[in-house]
Amino acid sequence: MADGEWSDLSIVIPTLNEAENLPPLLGALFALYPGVKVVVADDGSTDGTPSLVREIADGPLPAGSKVILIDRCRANIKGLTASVLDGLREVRSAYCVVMDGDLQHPPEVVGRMLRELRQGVDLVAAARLPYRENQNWCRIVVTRISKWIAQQRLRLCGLRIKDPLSGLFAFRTELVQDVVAAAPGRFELRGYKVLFDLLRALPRRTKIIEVDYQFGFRTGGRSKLRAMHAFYFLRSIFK
Ligand SMILES: Nc1nc2c(ncn2[C@@H]2O[C@H](COP(=O)(O)OP(=O)(O)OP(=O)(O)O)[C@@H](O)[C@H]2O)c(=O)[nH]1
Ligand SMILES: [Mg+2]
Repeated sequence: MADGEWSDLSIVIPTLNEAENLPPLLGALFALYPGVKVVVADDGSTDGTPSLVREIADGPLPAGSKVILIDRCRANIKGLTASVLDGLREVRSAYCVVMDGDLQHPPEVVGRMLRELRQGVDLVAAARLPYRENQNWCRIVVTRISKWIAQQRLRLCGLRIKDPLSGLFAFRTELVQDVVAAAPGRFELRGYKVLFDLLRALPRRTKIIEVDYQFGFRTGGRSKLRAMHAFYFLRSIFK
């Protein structure tokens, strides 16, 4: 498919109270990638995120584009990973990107990742370049230790990945849908680290590359990361 055509791409965005960030993010995605389909998997936001998504879905969109809302307010298992997997089930296009809905993942990186997929790569993990963290020291320490543990765990699978806890990644849809269907138990549904779960479950021959990008600051809404997510991460190491 030629550069400038995006109908082979879907973007899955998990959301929880992202009313401030999601409309500008969707606007930027449709401006850069007309024809793209967006699946928003919302876990019962109370700030109006679902109605904003419905409004955007009903409003004028670029030709070929579509917005699908998965409203998980009554889902038995809430969680970022469970939401992404629900979103993935709706994807019909050849390629898929998973990204956060808080504008910390620059929309421009999506096009770079898609070009790699079109050239035959199976999975592109976006690796955060060193960035100044505006977090408390406790979170910084936990993040660094978690990243190191994840890297060592993946080495056991023969993978050297710089940023295995990244929330931004792209892949051949069919490959990942098959992996999820074959090994649903490998995914920590209430957890936060979908890429880490996926990397452990991929077949050995999978062609994986990383692209670097500059992680943004969250300017609207609040982080949903909680101490319990560290527990889910530790549990996932043994899956
Ligand atoms: N559906 C769903 N989405 C979630 C959940 N928790 C977080 N999200 C979304 O997942 C994305 C990442 O969440 P953040 O809270 O920004 O996590 P983070 O980027 O790792 O942490 P910060 O750097 O502190 O922002 C955002 O789009 C959130 O709205 C959840 O339980 N369910
Ligand atoms: Mg964030």
